Amino acid sequence: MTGYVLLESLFTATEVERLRGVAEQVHAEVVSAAEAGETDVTVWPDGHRLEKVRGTTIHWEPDAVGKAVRSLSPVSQLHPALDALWDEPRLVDPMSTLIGATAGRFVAKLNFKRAGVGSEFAWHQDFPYWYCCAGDAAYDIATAIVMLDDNTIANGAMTLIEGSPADGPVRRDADEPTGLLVDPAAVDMSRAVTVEAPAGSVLMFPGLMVHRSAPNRTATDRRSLLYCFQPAGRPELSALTYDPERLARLP
Ligand SMILES: O=C(O)CCC(=O)C(=O)O
Repeated sequence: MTGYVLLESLFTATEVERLRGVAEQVHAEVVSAAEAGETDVTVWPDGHRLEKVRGTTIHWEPDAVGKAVRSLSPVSQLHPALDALWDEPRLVDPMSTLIGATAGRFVAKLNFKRAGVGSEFAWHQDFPYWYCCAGDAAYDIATAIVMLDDNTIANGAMTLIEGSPADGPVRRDADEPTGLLVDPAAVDMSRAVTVEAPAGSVLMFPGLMVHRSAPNRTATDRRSLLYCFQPAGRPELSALTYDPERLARLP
């Protein structure tokens, strides 16, 4: 049991080209609003800078020379083509199978691993992030990553620990300031698999999947849409409050 599903080339080249255009349009609109100063800035304990603007949060690349966006979340409300993906049967049907219920919205994110500056996502499970907001409902949340560019080892394709969802919440790194990342010593590298796939492919996994991705050292961007689904009818992430004290209940 790998714990993940890879649907290669689920979206056509034409569909992917359109989604790339939408992603860049949304990026440009949000960044220009940020440059116009319409924001509310938070600096996380790890030094990462988050800026709220136009109903989304820009997570800036921590070390890029010049400013580069690492992610925008939530994002699907910013363009009808992104909103439509919540009802796309090619996503909803397999996600419903994965979570064992009709899949509804939790949150959608747009990740940019820009050429040369896209940084690492360290070992983590999405689960603690969701647990701080949704409590035990976080066990039922799973993510579908729509790859907008080819994913290769060189541009920081995702590495997953096969079967890790069955192990439950994994010990977190006590020396890491956010308290959200997995202790690298607790990662069973013998089960690591890096998922290379062409643009238009979709990778689905539950929130308990242990995963990371490496920096993008290539000359081209690697962009992804991440749609996090949960059983339909539950509150979306935007309606919940982040309570870091919940972390004390996790390993
Ligand atoms: O896009 C990636 O490479 C990693 C994404 C990820 O792990 C996340 O956003 O939680």
